[in-house]
Amino acid sequence: MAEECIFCKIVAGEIPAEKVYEDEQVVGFRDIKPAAPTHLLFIPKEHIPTINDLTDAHEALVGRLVRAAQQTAAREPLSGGYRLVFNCLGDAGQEVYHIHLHLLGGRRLGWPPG
Ligand code: DGP
Repeated sequence: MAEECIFCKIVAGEIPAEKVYEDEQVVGFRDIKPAAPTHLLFIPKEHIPTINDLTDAHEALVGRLVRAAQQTAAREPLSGGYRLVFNCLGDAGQEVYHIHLHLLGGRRLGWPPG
């Protein structure tokens, strides 16, 4: 756990979050600033600051994040589809330096993103 990391605090239960998923490696919860009718975040319990910090040892964990998102999507009103996004570093708009997979849906999403 990284001391000042807001997402580590959510994993530890020190900051409340509306959780939608949890297993031994991953937590999923609703984004506090939703950009779509459904906006969820899936994070590893391990503190990994950016996608650039991933190693071979994290391959299964990244798969788990995607599967957690897929499994949760099936329980949301997302029959029209949804988008999964990792923002990496400032140009992509990364604000929280603990990797997180965004799941966005519930409306028609524009492409390319702004
Ligand atoms: P990004 O820009 O990719 O780093 O996205 C960070 C997201 O995290 C952003 O959509 C807002 C969300 N967020 C930030 N702080 C909190 C929090 O304390 N609780 C929850 N639920 N979401 C948060």
